[in-house]
Amino acid sequence: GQDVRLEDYRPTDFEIETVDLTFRLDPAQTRVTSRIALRRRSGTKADVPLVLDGDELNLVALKINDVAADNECFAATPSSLEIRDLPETEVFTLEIVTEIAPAENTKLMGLYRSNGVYCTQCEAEGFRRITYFLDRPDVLAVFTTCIEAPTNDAPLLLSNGNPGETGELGDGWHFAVWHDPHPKPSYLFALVAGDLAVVRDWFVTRSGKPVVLEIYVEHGKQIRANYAMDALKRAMSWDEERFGREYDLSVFMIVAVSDFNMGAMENKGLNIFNDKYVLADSDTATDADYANIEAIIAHEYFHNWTGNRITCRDWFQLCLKEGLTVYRDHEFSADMRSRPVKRIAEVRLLKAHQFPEDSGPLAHPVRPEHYSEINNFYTATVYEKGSEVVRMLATILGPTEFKAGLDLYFSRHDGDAATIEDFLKCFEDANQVKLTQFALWYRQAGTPVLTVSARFDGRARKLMLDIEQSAPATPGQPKKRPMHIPLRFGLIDADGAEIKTSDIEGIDVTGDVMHVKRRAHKIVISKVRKRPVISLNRSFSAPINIHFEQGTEDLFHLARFETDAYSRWQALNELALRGLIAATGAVRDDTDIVPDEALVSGIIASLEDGTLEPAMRAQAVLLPGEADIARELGNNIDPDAIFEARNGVLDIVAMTGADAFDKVADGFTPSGRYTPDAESAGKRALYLAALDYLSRISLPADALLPIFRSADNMTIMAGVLAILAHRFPETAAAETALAEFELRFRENPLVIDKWLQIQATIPGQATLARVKQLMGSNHFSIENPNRVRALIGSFSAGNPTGFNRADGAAFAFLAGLIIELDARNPQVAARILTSMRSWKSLEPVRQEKARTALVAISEQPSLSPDVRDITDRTLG
Ligand code: B3K
Ligand code: ZN
Repeated sequence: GQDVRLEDYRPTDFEIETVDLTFRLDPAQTRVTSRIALRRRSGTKADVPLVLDGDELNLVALKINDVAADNECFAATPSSLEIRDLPETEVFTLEIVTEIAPAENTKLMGLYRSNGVYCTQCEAEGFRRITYFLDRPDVLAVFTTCIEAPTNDAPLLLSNGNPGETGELGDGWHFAVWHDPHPKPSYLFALVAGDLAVVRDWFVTRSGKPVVLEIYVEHGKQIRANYAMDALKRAMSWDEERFGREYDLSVFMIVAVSDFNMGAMENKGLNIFNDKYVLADSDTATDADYANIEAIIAHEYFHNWTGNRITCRDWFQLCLKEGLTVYRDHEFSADMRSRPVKRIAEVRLLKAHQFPEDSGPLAHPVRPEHYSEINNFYTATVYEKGSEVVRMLATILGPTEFKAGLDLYFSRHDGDAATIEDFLKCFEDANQVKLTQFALWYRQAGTPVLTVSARFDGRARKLMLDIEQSAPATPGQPKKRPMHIPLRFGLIDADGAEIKTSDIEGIDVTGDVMHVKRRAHKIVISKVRKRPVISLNRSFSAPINIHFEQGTEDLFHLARFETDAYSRWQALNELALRGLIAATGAVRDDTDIVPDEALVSGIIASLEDGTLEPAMRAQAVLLPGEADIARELGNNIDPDAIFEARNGVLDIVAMTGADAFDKVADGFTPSGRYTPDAESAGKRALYLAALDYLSRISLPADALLPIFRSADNMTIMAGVLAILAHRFPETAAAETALAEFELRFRENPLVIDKWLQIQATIPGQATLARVKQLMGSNHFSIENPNRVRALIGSFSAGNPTGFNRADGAAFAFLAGLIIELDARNPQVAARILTSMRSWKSLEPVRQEKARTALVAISEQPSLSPDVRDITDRTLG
């Protein structure tokens, strides 16, 4: 790809008003006839040619106003169709016939086959693999689609919108017409044809309109779609209540397919999903699977307003729909489940994925300003940081003001292809405020840092806070301007009570939010009688790093008394992280690991605290992972030392808390029928956390095996299997459990993915050999993205000691695999390769091996634009 720049945006010279598509489906030779009605924009000169996008296309015929076009007046290549000598009228039609081969489409973009089902993926630029078109999000047209196929092969024919005429065509063929009255960009087009089963339900909108709900799955899997259906109905009513958004067609369809490059896709009225995020029952899905299904079903449904009704002007505005929709799905899950537990999960994820992205060679702003391959920008920064930016907007404005701005956005821009500026303007206009400085969150990459110091003057009864903000340099952005950071805070007194503060100078404060806007603030809080303990960034109000030399006693105080449940966890987690960093130092200096006794007893106290919900107790004992420690260390990382240090600390916690862990394991042993609700899931999480600790002391592999065997749901079964495989690798018990699991689920690829993932994440050197051997097993296929992610993705992104082997063998392995995969599916290859993004923070020996592997990829002559882009930027 060549560099595309935001500043070069220009509207098209032509508009497309209607599109009439006819698909004559055939695996090897599908004929697509596209009739498009074009309108020359006022101001477009008569001699301006029309250039349509294509990708690996083959033009069969072209008519202009129903007359076959002269060869001299157009030029067709696989990637474009340029038409000169257009009719001089303002409006004219084109009929374009192309031929494509869905069965040979291994990129899974455009029209392809998955398990014998025809399906499409058009975002971002897949529609141009179907027909020549103005394939960009600011060209909105009304689509009518006619699908023709052999009735036996494809009894089911679906596209966007409302169903129209259907009928027989002779020779065993039939057809169906679909009409979507809502103008939409081509990236929201979808088609599905095949033999699938359906689960049907219905929903009546707030204003009384009935909607048929349909989920299509492979035959025999209908039962496993019930949870997704339930989540869909809950999402539909929640969006009405919380955001006043109603559905707008008479049918809403979801299709589950097994070959999909990402999670799901919000095509108008016809969402297409990776089946991993639709199918669930207690025997095959874990609690985490249920939570993901609920969130993703909601996310795609919410896109109907934030994405489809209001779409993006260009792909630089991707966060306009993604950040906002992630924010909406986070809020939905928080309402359906436990808000503080959900917040902890969000922050863990943000720190695990977005923070490293933002501090490495792939860092980019929430709204990037240039790209060479847009598919590489569906990132944690655009999605997760994009959501945090919307959350900050809500925090800064307040709930009523935020809602007013959003309502204005929905009314003002319905039917538009909008920009971030349009979005922010609605909040400005609705509330008479300026968001000029806030807008920097969209433009400046890198995680901001607040450096804080505090001093209490007891005689003057004043608390002095010095806050300075900075942001690290990122690619293309050496210097940053100060941003508007909403910092929620609280002061807690010695008895654990919240101190009310009203007398604050040096910073704007609204409610419990300090508005950090300058590079430096000298803050004086008066009328504070006793030295308070300061709690900063409550509920993680801003996605930042804070450097604050807060004493451990103060952190313990917060871990006990903070009124904000999230912040209690944050304090304990910060203490644990400090302990783990110290332990890593000890391992590297070859001295003993001696974690703070207060830390150990604090963790155990949270474990035993019956006033907390079980999910929260589980979060308290889930200490920061190896990757969290690595991120905190920042450079010269030795993953083996981190692993050893973390184990050392966990062993001590397990020994000290042995009785408590025993009690929890007994008290929370699952009994009764499985239900996927958050409360029951929290109990299972706590039970598994206790088993994990006990496996370090009193629960050997042979005792875990019967627990594994008697598990009656996948959460416990996969959880215990992971403990066995990770804590007791290569023991007879672990291998037996793995073999039994494989035997039982060998016909269910989604469950086998868990088996692949558990093995790919066994810590240590030996796992590379296992991964290679599993690649050769008949459970693995390089053609299926879920298999590749489960085995290779988990190994490279989720196994620090195994992947970062000091001899570099795993890097070399990954390089070879990326090259092979790139030839088939560039998007998935590029995504997997991002697991090397933090290579520069490794210690020198590993760093050099990583560089060698990246260079080996880079030297390949025919890399896809996707992998070329990631390789070049990663090497830096
Ligand atoms: N919008 C899609 C992602 C498309 C990715 C294209 N490479 C799913 C989502 O975010 O809802
Ligand atoms: Zn989305």
